[in-house]
Amino acid sequence: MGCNIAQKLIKSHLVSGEMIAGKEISIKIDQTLTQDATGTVAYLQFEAMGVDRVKTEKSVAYIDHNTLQSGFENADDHLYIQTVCRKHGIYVSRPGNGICHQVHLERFGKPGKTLLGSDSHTPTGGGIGMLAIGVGGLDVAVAMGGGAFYLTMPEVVRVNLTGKLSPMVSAKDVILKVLEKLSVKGGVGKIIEYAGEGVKTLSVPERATITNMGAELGATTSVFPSDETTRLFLKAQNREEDYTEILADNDAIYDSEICIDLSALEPLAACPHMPDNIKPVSELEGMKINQVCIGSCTNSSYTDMMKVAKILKGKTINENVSLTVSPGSKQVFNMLAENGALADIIDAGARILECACGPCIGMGQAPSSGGVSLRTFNRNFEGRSGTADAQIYLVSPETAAVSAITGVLTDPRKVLPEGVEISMPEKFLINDNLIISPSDNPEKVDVRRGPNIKPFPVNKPLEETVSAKALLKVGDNITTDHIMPAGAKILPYRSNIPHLSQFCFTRCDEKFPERAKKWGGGIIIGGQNYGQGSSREHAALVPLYLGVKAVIAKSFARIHMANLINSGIIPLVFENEKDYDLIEEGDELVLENIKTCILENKPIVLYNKTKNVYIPLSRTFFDRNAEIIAAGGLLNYTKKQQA
Ligand code: MIC
Ligand code: SF4
Repeated sequence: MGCNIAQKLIKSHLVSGEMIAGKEISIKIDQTLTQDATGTVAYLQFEAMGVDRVKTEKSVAYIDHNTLQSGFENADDHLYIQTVCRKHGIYVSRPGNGICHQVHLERFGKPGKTLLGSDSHTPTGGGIGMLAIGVGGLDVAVAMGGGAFYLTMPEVVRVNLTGKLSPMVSAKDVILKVLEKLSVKGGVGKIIEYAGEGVKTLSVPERATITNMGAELGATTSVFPSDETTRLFLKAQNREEDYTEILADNDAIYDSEICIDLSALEPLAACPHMPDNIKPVSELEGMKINQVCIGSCTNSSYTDMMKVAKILKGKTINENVSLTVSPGSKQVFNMLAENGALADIIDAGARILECACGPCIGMGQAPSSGGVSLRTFNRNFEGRSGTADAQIYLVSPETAAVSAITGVLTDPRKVLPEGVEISMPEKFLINDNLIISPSDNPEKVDVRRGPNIKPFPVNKPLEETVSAKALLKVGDNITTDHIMPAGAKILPYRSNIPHLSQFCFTRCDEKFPERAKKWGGGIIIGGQNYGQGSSREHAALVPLYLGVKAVIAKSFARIHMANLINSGIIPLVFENEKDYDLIEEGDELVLENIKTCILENKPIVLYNKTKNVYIPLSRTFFDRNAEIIAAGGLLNYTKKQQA
């Protein structure tokens, strides 16, 4: 029986377990990446593990999120990252070099390799045939130390692409279509593998847009074949030697299949406030807009920016629209400057931002009250833009640029039916002068720690029985942006958990932090797909700091569940979903003999003392995870193993 690409990549890295969907496996990690918002804590954890030098083939620390420096905090954190990385064998991509996923694709990613990144959009690397997975910082720290990465063997979904995109229809519209079909929880426990005749018609940046936003499906990762298109891309990056062909076998078997005819696609938009709330642009046409933001790790490649420049050339943006453009990397930015396209963008009236995450993570450019913002980004969660009542629509660069000129949401096919032709460069401009190599004399490197860097919380071993109040009850699809908001005001405190705790869950309930402190912690009750979105481990570390002992939900998103386990917080699911209704905020809850129950995989019953009802729960994690929770989290567990 032949193998699909996902199976080939896993097989060649398998350390333990059987490749049967749903079983626990572990794999060897070749490369890691971190960014600055998750990186500080990841490196503090790495230091706590006491490993001198990273054991991976390549580890890179990017500084791309916290680039708005309105106080000393971010600059101090950057200095910490730079010095700790030089000491321990990690490359540093300095601020100004670009967004982690874009730069990694351009300069470091290699087909056939595994990549673990402390950012949920790490699967961008799947665009060149990598097995690239987003995780919390502690998992990256363990991988840097040479530890295997444990995961549930995913099912593999084949997305059969046929036909070819029509003019002004974009890779973004492909992934929005997949989101419409599968929803924000449809990818949980799955790898999305692209196949079929249509693959050949898509360039590497287009493939990367699709795998990037596969994160919004909740998928473990997404992957494309590594083929002639990949070879030419790597050759143009002066790294042809990094190319390996990776194709699925002709007789490969998949767990399921969906079909997308690229020729039949039209421009789409993800409407407020979820990436799977998809409508055709043609249905929404004429809606007045206030802001257009082009960039983010989803759509900031050279070809995306060139399309935008061509559309804007000789035009002026509408007087009621503010347009921002942030190229994905220094390479992209520099090429636009050299070929004059940047002048066309500036000339049209765009506000040029540095090549970083920027408005995507609420680092400036919050829209006006109730403002409508079209963004080429990947997430439109309520409040993420920095304005609570803003209406964010996710669209392609083509739709965004055309609409910036007209001032209303516009189907780009109507304005430019013939499309804009951009060819892939034969040679990209290569200059890695913002990459700092690890030091040859690590003993001489002094790690700089500013006053913003506070110790991170570490849990205690689990007690036999947990008694606590239901601290908060939330609905379905709660994101980590709800649990631990980001944005310009909060992000500078990613290495200061006590300060961050004041903002925990405040998007759901302003009184949460105060109540958590007053009640001495408690248990969170959640709906479906609890913890979707970002990989931020702060969404577990901060609740841990506030005394959260368990989360009981209808279902969990993969990365967040792993982060809870790594922090020693017990994630449990309702055996009968309707039992969710039997718990109210403030109820006294008891998890009798929970330690033994999870360790021995015995039936788990929650006693709601206030309502006098018993609620059956189950554990959806493995024995090893139970041991991690019992030990009080992954760091304690690892130390115990080492001892
Ligand atoms: C995001 O897009 O939400 C982020 C910011 O990149 C996060 C990581 C973080 O919270 O630092 C992600 O996607 O994992
Ligand atoms: Fe940065 Fe936005 Fe990409 Fe997250 S999704 S890595 S914030 S650009």
